[in-house]
Amino acid sequence: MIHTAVINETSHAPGSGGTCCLNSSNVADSGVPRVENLSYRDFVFDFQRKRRPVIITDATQEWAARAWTPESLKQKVGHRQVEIRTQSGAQSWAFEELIELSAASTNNSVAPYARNIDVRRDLPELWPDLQPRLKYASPDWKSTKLLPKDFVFPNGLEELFLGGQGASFPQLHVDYWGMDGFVSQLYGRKEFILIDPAQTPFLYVDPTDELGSLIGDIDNVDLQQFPLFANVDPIRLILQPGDTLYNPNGVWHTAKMPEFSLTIITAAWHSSNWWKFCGQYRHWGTGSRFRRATVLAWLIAVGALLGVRDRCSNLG
Ligand SMILES: O=C(O)CCC(=O)C(=O)O
Ligand SMILES: [Fe+2]
Repeated sequence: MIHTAVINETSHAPGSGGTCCLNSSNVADSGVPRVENLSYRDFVFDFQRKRRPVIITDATQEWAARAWTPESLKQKVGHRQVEIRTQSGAQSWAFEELIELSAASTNNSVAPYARNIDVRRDLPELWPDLQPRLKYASPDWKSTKLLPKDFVFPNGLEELFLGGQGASFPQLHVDYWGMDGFVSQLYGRKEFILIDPAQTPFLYVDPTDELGSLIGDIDNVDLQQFPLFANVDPIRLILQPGDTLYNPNGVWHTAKMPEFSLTIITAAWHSSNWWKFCGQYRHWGTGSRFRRATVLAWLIAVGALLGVRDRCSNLG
């Protein structure tokens, strides 16, 4: 139960007029609450443990990043070279060029989506603007000193997403490594689409990737090819600047941009998703069988220890 937080139900975004079959419940209430002044404890009990999405409207209040604009970023870090992720691998770009392309992007001529930019590595001048770390994403078990530094991928991962009108995430997916994501919208609006894990049988999971769906643009699904998709009831949210969406691991999702948009996603691991992380390591970890089994046993022990620590200090 929420005690002190202020809650409003979020409305679904209006349908974007695609050719697919999004049914009428998409314009009803989404059931994803918008909350402010949410205590850490209420967050853990009402959302994190229940694996339930929520939009927190004041989580990034202290971030200097709330004042970012395309111009200020160009001035501060335009000279940087950044790595963006694409379906065909990583690409290196001049950051200034990405900003200019996104600013000029239109639905008819869409700029490349500059996504998953590792802020601390590629844009270090911006790192202080993202402090303090979101309290709901702390403590981050993945960053514990009980694991080697940057084990599997960077600790304290915060990624920047820069897109223009018409840009979209390429695929409906579930996040890797069991991570929970905090999607902090900083500039412009972003449409975020969530699909309940219970609807997985209708999503045509990629046979080569259990975390990916064969569905690309959910507004242009070929129902001859993917007839079961007609049963899917996506939750469509419009994230406003200042909103932070808690996206618990396991929820299918994707995103679309109606305009120039800047987003930071903070990755987090804690008592409710650590076992998923362990499961993913078991599947994707590298090295000999012996090494993987040893590391897995260590990860399980670390999880048990941190679970006791957090319970004793009332953190989860
Ligand atoms: O484009 C977005 O905001 C979604 C990003 C996302 O879901 C991801 O990187 O896993
Ligand atoms: Fe994701």
